[in-house]
Amino acid sequence: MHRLLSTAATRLRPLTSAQSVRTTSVSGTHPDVRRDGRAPESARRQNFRVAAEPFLNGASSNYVEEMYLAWLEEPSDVHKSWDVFFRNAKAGAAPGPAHQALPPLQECLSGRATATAPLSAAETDLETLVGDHLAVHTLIRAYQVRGHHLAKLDPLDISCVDLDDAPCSIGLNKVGSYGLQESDLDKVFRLPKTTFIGGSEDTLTLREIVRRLETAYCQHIGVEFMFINDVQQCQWIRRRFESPGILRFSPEEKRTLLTRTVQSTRFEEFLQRKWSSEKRFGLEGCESLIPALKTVIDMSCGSGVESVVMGMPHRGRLNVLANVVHKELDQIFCQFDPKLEAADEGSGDVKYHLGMSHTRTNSLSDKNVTLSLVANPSHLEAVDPVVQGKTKAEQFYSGDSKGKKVMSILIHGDAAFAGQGVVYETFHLSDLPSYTTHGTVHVVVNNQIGFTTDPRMARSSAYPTDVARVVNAPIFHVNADDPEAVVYVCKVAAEWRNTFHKDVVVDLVCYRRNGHNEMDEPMFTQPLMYKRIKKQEGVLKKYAEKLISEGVVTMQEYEEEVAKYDKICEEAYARSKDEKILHIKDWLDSPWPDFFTADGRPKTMSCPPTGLSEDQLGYIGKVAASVPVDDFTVHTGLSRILKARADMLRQRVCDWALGEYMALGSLLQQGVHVRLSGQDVERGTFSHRHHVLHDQKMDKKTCIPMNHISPDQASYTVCNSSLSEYGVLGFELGFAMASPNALVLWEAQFGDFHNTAQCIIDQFISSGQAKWFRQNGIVLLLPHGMEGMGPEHSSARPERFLQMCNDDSDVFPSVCEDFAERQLYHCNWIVVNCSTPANYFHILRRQMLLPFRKPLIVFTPKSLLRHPEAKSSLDLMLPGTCFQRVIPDEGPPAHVKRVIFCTGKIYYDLDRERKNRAMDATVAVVRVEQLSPFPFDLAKVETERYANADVVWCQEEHKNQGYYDYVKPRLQTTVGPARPVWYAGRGPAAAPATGNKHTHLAELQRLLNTAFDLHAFAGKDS
Ligand SMILES: Cc1ncc(C[n+]2csc(CCOP(=O)(O)OP(=O)(O)O)c2C)c(N)n1
Ligand SMILES: [Mg+2]
Repeated sequence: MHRLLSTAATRLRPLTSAQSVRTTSVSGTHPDVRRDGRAPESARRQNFRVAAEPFLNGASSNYVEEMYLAWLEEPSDVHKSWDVFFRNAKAGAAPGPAHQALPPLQECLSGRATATAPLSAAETDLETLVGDHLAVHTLIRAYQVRGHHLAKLDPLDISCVDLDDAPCSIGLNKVGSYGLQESDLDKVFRLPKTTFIGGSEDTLTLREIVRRLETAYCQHIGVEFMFINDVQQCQWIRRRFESPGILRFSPEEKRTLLTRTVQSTRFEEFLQRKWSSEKRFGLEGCESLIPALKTVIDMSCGSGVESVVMGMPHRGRLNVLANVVHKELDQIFCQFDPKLEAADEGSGDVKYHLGMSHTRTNSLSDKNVTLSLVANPSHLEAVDPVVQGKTKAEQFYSGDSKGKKVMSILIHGDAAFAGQGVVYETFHLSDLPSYTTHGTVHVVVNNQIGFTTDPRMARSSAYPTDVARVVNAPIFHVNADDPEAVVYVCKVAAEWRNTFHKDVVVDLVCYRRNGHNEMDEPMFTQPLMYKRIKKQEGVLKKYAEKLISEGVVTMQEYEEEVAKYDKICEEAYARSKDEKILHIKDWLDSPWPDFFTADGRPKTMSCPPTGLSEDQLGYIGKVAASVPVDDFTVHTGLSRILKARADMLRQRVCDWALGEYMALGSLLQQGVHVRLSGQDVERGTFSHRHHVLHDQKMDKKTCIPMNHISPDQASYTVCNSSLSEYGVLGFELGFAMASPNALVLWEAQFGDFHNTAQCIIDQFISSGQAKWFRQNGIVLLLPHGMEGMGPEHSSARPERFLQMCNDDSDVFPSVCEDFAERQLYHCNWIVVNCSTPANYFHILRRQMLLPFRKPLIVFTPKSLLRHPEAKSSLDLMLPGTCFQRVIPDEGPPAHVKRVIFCTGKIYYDLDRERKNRAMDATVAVVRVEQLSPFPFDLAKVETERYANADVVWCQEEHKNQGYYDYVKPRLQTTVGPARPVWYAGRGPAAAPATGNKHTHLAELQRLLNTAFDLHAFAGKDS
């Protein structure tokens, strides 16, 4: 081949010109190429002039661009005529003169590879030669880009994937589309470096090129990767799928694969035999999932992974528990017994939602590996961010900063993967420094149906996996009826994850043999598909026949393998009948062994004091007021804030931010890891926090003073999150799940935004312990308060959190020793609205000092952050002080005619109004700081203190919102039926607040008037 052509061919890259420029820059060998991956202006101008050359036409300009880029990298790599041409052009030669005649053809041909066909007359034309090679190059690229369109991915061969066939001009009879002719099929072409189909050969006939490309891209594996804008990664994938002979398996590997398929298939068959009318969301039609997951785990363990955190939906979950996580079969089977009694408190959950954690020896690597399957609700994909958070936490605690020891696997259904937005949110966490788990292997059980809905009605994208393209994850589609192809792509996926530490997707294209569950009739809605499925032979049978015909196993060996597994199931079934009691704690996905006693109880029921010494408060306060590194320029506005903190310390008071600082800082000193995550939390939405200082002179130079408290402190992570609530809250919940020894806080930008994460709140936070017997100490900080800012930023919807509390409004509890802690122990979550920085300080510390973990919901202030009255004396934070569930009125009770109970910011309005009206002696204002569990004991003390006073609940929220519906019945239970509980507040409304400032103030004044009108309720029914 002409040396020029040969060089050109090797230089040809299947990239856009922009990508080519970036590729070139990587080598950095030419002064015209910048480190930042962009061609310098001069180079781009050069291209422009080159394009203006009269001898070039549109077709060849791509080629010339390649030449030019090759020349930029290494001038001697291109033919000297091009070298001269580019030098002249660079020196400023006008279009035309830059070109010099090429050397004679004879000379050109001296480097040509041997061709089986003699040179045609056309080939003597350089342009034809160039054109033909470009055509072959384009053809190769077409397979790489679109080969998956033609891959035989669907075991049923009724593919629903809506791909446009028109641009898919690949195949022997389509070479004409590239300007090649049938007569070119036996010509030899040099292969570009962007393909590995040649193996050790660097030239092939066109016929062989097409054949090998079809083998690589159009059989049972369809590879989508050409959108990845990293050449090294594309090359890596091409090598793994194009190299000849990649799908060769040793007999031993085949036998292992057969065994795993036997286990997967016979497990479902066993369940079907024993419990034919029970829902189990069987895996039939995608039995390859089990060998697929086991391959990913084997490969990853081989690369050093010690812990795999998994999340998955209903389909095949029992099978995964049995055959991947290795939960004892009898423990699974006994779940089908309706007479099984629950030993643990809580509601429990259906068997196909429970989690599990298990450490075992990986047979391939002979190393211990912990596999955990995270419990999940029915809500599809909700577990995704939770798995990522747990994985991140495990990586953090094991010092695995690169994700080499701990990894996650997420399993998805095709309809859910495409339809659920949290999938997208989770993908967008995958490369963020404080959220990355360094690559997740996603496996989609793509049975081409979602309950009764066809893909064409379930998504607008061609594949269910297209969402993964946003993070440039390669997507390996594979026909799940070809177990070897499945195992191969899983090997590559695991290797990809462990090489590049980025996400990857395996799309198991399969079918669902039964209805959505075992009770469901699929023929109602998919008659033709199910006629086809009825004829479909199972994968196990097909694979066994294949191996028998290959002589890898005999029929007898196969039958023995099946009998062996059936026997294991039968024996486990016999044992399962002895199980009378279900211990949900045996199904824990995140055990905290050292935190509890052996039987899973708290080690004590009391909480140590939460106050701190004056010295400690002063010391942490100083850190909060300082810039603890040299040579760091902070913004002058921030300097003022830091100085104000120092002034507060001198006056022995703290505001909200300083109280928070002291709580978090002291926990860090005690060795508790603290992680604060959410949108803009580093500075704080209201610019009050400033936990990350930014140097004003050097970009990206930051300082986190909280990490400079003491050398042996725990580390503090404060991280601005992506603009997501569902994904990020799920992530933090997962992080908090991994260990009880961390304070994990998620802050909503405004409290009302929490409702886009409602699923995490409802399905995990409020009910997680009851369903799955696992505790979680996550803290939600929800800015809340009616500040005249309109309906959208006013309410964190306290009514919703309170409605989900499990304490009984009608029963006055018996008050005993450690009442407060016992009440906390039995609640599903704690809901507070602190009115002082000191109380906020105590509640954060109490959260970690309690001997058990409960989610904590904190309604946090906005205007109170800077309210001069909303400051606390350090006296309220000293040893002996603690969180005040109720803050009583300080005045004498003797003349009090009305006791107003309230919570949060309205206290300051009430206090001001009381002063203005000089009613301190007649009206007492009591703050309920812990709303739930309701402090019945203290409420009783306060109502009895003012035995002859009206009892009023006052709130700024509308009557159908806020706390009223929760508090009123509890106060009523406290005072008994004879004493009315009155309401002073806004009337019911649809929106949380008015958009009009004037109306807002008028409403506020009206409710204050009612609160202080001692005759307001005379003659009324409560
Ligand atoms: C968020 C959510 N919406 C709806 C449902 C009800 N639902 C349960 S399974 C299912 C179909 C799921 O289809 P797919 O993701 O393809 O999984 P498959 O059952 O086919 O394995 C639906 C709609 C659910 N569980 N979660
Ligand atoms: Mg499906």
